[in-house]
Amino acid sequence: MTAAVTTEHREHYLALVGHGDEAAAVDYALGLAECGVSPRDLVLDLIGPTQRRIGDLWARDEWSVAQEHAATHVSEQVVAALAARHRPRPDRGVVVVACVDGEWHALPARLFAEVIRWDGWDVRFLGASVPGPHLVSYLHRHGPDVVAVSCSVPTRLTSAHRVIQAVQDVGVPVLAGGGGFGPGARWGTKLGADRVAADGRAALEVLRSWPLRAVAEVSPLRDSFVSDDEHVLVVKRGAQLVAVAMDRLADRFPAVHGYTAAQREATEYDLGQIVEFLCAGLFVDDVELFRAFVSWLCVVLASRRVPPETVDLVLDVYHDELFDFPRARAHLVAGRRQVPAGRQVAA
Ligand code: B12
Repeated sequence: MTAAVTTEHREHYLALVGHGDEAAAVDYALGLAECGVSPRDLVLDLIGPTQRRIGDLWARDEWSVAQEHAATHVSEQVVAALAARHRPRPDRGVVVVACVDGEWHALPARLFAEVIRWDGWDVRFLGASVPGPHLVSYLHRHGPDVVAVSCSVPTRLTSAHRVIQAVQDVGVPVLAGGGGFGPGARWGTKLGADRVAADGRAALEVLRSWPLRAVAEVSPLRDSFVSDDEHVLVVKRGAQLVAVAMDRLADRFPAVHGYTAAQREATEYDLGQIVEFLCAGLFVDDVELFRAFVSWLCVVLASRRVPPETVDLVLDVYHDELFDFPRARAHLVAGRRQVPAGRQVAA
């Protein structure tokens, strides 16, 4: 008998992880499995959506970082318990699953890893932030059929590009996935991955229809999209951009002068993150990346009572400073259009 995950299940599970109640959450998930819900559906329809919901609760400042960490830890234990209970004998190829360098979202990769393991793949899960050279030496030893690279934040796309190249250069094909590769994982295709999949279910189909022992195909898109070096130059200007924006913020909001060291550091981090997302958008040459980031940032800041005017001002500073970077200015203009009541500026 099979059963499906319902909204009530998700609400109950959210309450359990929200209380950090590891034992109850594990028992609950194992109980649902005993009632006929497949472990795959528990991962994809219970744990995954709950984790996304947790992300939204954090973004809206309804949950603290500590509460998110505790809940994520519980979900990791639940996945581990399900994985320990359900261990099919592998009857397909070997897949190495790794997060790209600097990518600390190991749980999305783990969810994907368990889902394909239950489909018969022999999975080697390497976890968070795997440095490219170490991944390559691992491949030499273990000779997998496919490397699955996971990226959850677009600021790690330059790492993803390097990893995809390094893996393909030793002849192993790459499957790319995770939210950092954008809608439909389209930036994975742009970076030259052999295959991409938008989510765990789509990945099952992609892997099943992929001939084993395929050789990496170097996509013509792999390097052709890097039309100029604007992203590199903007990365180099990052610290200066942040410093100028800090000064302009202090001129506009005198309270900034009285910030504690910690407040100043946090603001500089946020300003730096704007530059990082801008660079990621320039790297894949897609304004949608920065546009989506600015929308998200406005939600995060509004929930913390930071006026959208602040974002507008910072984007304006970057726009002025980057006067000789036409692509960066186009991304900044597109971003500014996402700011509620942001000024509508010409490129
Ligand atoms: C938990 C969490 C963390 C934890 C991660 C711990 C861990 N063990 O994983 C920690 C604290 C490390 C973290 C850090 C950060 N996080 Co975080 N995090 C989350 C959160 C709440 C849940 C992650 C999760 O468990 N996802 C599980 C499921 C939901 O992910 P999923 O993508 O659907 O996974 C599926 C597919 O993507 C696919 N898949 C995954 N990998 C692969 C690989 C292949 C090959 C394939 C085919 C498919 C595939 O399969 C999965 C199953 O279907 C998310 C919210 C969210 N929406 O994901 C934010 C989120 C991803 N984080 C976010 C941010 C901003 C950050 C930080 C920058 C915060 C900060 N200021 O420091 C840092 C970045 C760290 C870094 N460089 O990696 C943002 C990203 C926003 C954006 N614009 O991109 C999110 C969306 C939160 C939010 N709502 O704003 N985070």
